[in-house]
Amino acid sequence: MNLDTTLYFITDSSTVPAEQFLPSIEAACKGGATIIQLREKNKSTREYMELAAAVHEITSRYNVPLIIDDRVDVALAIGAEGVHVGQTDMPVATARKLMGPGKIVGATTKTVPQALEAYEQGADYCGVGAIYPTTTKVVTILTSVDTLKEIVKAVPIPVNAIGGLNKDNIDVLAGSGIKGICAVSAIQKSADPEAATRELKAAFLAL
Ligand code: TZP
Ligand code: MG
Repeated sequence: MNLDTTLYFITDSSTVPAEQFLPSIEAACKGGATIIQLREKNKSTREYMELAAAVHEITSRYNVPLIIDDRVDVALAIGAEGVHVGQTDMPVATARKLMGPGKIVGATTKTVPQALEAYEQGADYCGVGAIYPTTTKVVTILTSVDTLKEIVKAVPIPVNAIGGLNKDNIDVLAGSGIKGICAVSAIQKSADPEAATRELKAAFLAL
């Protein structure tokens, strides 16, 4: 398993015209995304699978691991590199058992106890947020940078920040110990997702 969460792009196909979606994935790969999550909330299982297979064809060419949000069955069916589960999804332990030891399992955690539980159940990384209010459709609450730092100290796995992050507001994350940042809008809603990815990654690496 090769895991580099430095620049974690989470897709949102609902915000771009259909014909721009796959090109935006390739652009993010070219711009240096180190890991990509396909996040679909309104697709049938068949549609999710077909889209995931098309996305995987692209990410595989760039050696970028593809993570499927919520759905272990879809991840396994298309041979994705991993799955991401939230607090109301399948428990990490079950996802790990089904995915096997060689795949990536990520978890959304908003507190130290949630992060410890995810780690103990076999998570490879934790996503923590929302750091800022987000325009992406998601049920979430804000997580303070102090809590983020406590989570980083509590678990030995990579922790990523998420939520409303862009190249101009990530300075608050300096010194937090996070391994990377997750972003949807900053890349997906950009007119130039390749440049947006490159700039966001450079801004994080410069922290
Ligand atoms: N979980 C917490 S915030 C969020 C998720 C999936 C959405 C982040 O999207 P954006 O557009 O980067 O704020
Ligand atoms: Mg979920």
